[in-house]
Order: sequence, then C-alpha cells, then structure tokens
Amino acid sequence: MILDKSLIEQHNQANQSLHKKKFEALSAVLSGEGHDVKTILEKIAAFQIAIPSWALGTGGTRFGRFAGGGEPRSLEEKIEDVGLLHALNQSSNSISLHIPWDIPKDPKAITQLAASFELGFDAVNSNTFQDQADQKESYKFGSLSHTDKAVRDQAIQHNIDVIRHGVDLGSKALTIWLSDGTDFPGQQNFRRMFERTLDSIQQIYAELPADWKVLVEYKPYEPHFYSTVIADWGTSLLFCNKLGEKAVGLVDLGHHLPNTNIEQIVSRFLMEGKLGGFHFNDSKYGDDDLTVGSIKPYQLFLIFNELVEGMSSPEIKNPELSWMIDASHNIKDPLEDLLQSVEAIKIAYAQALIIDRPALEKAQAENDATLAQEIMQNAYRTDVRALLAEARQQAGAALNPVAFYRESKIREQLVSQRGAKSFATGL
Ligand code: AFD
Ligand code: MN
Ligand code: MN
Repeated sequence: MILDKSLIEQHNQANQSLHKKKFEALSAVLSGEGHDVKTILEKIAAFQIAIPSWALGTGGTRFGRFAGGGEPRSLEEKIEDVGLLHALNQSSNSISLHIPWDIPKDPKAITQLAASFELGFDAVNSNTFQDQADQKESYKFGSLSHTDKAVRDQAIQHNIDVIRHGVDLGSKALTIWLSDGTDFPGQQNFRRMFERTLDSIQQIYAELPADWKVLVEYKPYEPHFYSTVIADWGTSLLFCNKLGEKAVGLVDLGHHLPNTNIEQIVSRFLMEGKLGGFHFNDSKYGDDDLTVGSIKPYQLFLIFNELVEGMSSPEIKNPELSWMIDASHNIKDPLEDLLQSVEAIKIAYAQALIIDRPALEKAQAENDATLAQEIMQNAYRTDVRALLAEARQQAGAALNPVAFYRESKIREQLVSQRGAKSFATGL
C-alpha cells in the first residue's frame, strides 16, 4: 500500500504542541551541556538501518506459529512493507534479502520497485541450513564444513549464486551464517571441520566482486547443541584474517552466551578494523530474536558507546558498517516491532553521541570509576526521544510512527488487501 503523506502531516500537526515543548526542553539541556543539537540531529537523521526480508511476517518457534494476518505474500509486498516503514520513520532505507526465501525473479523490476520507495539492498544472506525441495545433496550433517565434497560444492555454488543475485540488485555484501556444527562429542574432528569450512569460504571469497565484503556471522549453539564451526567472535575473526581484506565479522546480539560482554567484542573487532556490521535484536537467554532494546537497553547503549568512540578515533581504520535487524516477531505485529527496534537503535546511538567524552577520558586517566559511571549514566538517562522525533519530522516522517500506524489502521488495510491468512516466507 502507498501511504498518503498528507496523513503524516496531519498526525504531526496534531502532536505538534507537546512535541515542541519536549524538544525545546531537551535542546536547552543539551546546549547547556555543550552539545551542538543541530549536528546531533543531522547524525540521527542520516543513520539508516536495513530491514530483513525474513522479519516481515510472523515468526514462530518449534512449537508453533501464530499468523497475524496481512503478511506480505511476495518479495514485491515485502518491499512495499519496508517502503511503508521508511515512509513512517525515514530511517530504514534498505532491505536485506534471504536467498532462496526471496529470490528476485526480475531483478530489474525489483530494483525499480525498491527505488520507487527510496530503498536499496543491503547484504544478501545465503541459506545452507535448510534443504530445499529441488536440492540434490542434504545439509543434515553440515554444508560448507561437510565431510563430503559434493555437499560442500553444492553449498559453495549456492553462495556464489547468492552473490550473483546481490550484484543484480546493487548489494555490496554477502552474509554467511553457517549452522554447521555437531550435537555429540566425538561426532567430528574440530580442526578438520574448520579447515574444510575455510577452504569452502575461500572459494566463495574468490567470487566476490572487488567492492564487496563477506560478513562472517558467529553463533555459539543452535541448531546444533554441542559445537558450532563458527561459534564465537574469535573464530569469526580467525576466519576473516585467513580470508583477507574483504572478510569482516558480523555481530548478532542474540548470538552470545548469557552475560557476554558484547561491547568489548565490538571494541576488539573495531580495533582490528574487522567489524562488518550488526544483526540487532534482543534476548534474555540466547537467540531469542526479540525487539531491539526490549530486554537490555543499557547494553545496547554501551555497544553504541564503543561504536561512536571507535569510529571517531583516528587510530581506527574500519570499513563502513552494515546496520541490520535480525528478529523474529512471534506475538507482535512485525511492522510495529520493526518500528520499535529502529527507534531503540537510534535512541542508543543518540545517547552515545551525548556522552561527555573529554570528561570520560579524564575520569579514566584518573581511575575515577564513580565519575566515569556518572558520565555514562547521565547520557543513558537522558530522554532523547524528542530528538529522534524532531529528526523524523524534519525528514517528513511521523512524530510517533507506532501511534500513526495504529491511528491509520495500516495493519487492518493490509489484512483487507492480502487476507487474514497470507503467509510470508522465512523461518
Ligand atoms: C540465524 C542467524 C542468521 C540467519 C537467520 C535465519 O542469526 O542471521 O540468517 O537466523 O533466520 O539465527
Ligand atoms: Mn543473525
Ligand atoms: Mn540469530
């Protein structure tokens, strides 16, 4: 569906006076603390987060899936949904495709459709964790690490095909998330699994266009429960270093064991110039794929602290990052959830931008842990939402996207167009 922009203006008008009060009060505080509000607004407005094509429908667990209605039935409708999100928040100007769930049959038409919503294509994702109906070899015992060369070759070829689809769409990166691993001690030789995987990814790497990257995602467990080949950031970095310059690590926030210090991992990757991007989500236990910022917003802020600090530091030479969401919406409306996720990411970014860095550095030099905490939490406890709303309004988006989405009954309209039982591809 195409959004009538005048409805956004009406919404903004109706919410103007309260917004103005909040924004003016916040601007006064920030200016008083020595920040340049205009520059912060520009940075917030420029920050864009890619939407995954697999998160526009209802997700599920191994116990079941409860469809929400009005789900996109095709890649075209998924692009429309991302276009809708972008119109609402002007913060999601690209889509990340999962192949073969979303093979673009007519790439030219798809690129044009995306461009009509001012969207481009972020990293393309391969899938060698499921068997497809027409597939010769099975991935039951792995793909790029498999003991059988025929299986490895098929998985390598799939990744090369995904690169080709991505080239047609103007993507610049391939994301490899490998489910390969083992369930029982002794099932495989760890070293040989690593070596076979490296050899496979090297063959894929050789097919990357000059201006492409390969993002190497890691995950400690699931679907295999004893070991995974790329289990952690160290293994991801090891692969990247062995592969070469175009290989960079991908941090999915849900892919860590409980209490892992993810912000330190981010710092390490940045230090090595090997941070490729993020899959944002939140989690309580593992790969829960919950709404970003719903469980551990402080951790998200601490991650952005590392990013803002690292990327403004002259010693850090890291390539541009891919900012993506990777989520599964099991009980919420996926579009509402994605709006909340983008908001949470931008809140953490804005809060990291207002950390008093010179004061923090001084506190660190003086080993003043109390003051360092005061400085960090002063930024974290600042309610920056009016800044985000102002940046959105200036860009022609809605002051409150979720409220607007509900007022305009967008989901109801999608249900009436697509049906209550439409089904989006994905997990
Ligand atoms: C996995 C990974 C990954 C993959 C996705 C599939 O996080 O990025 O593409 O789920 O749905 O857990
Ligand atoms: Mn992921
Ligand atoms: Mn995941």
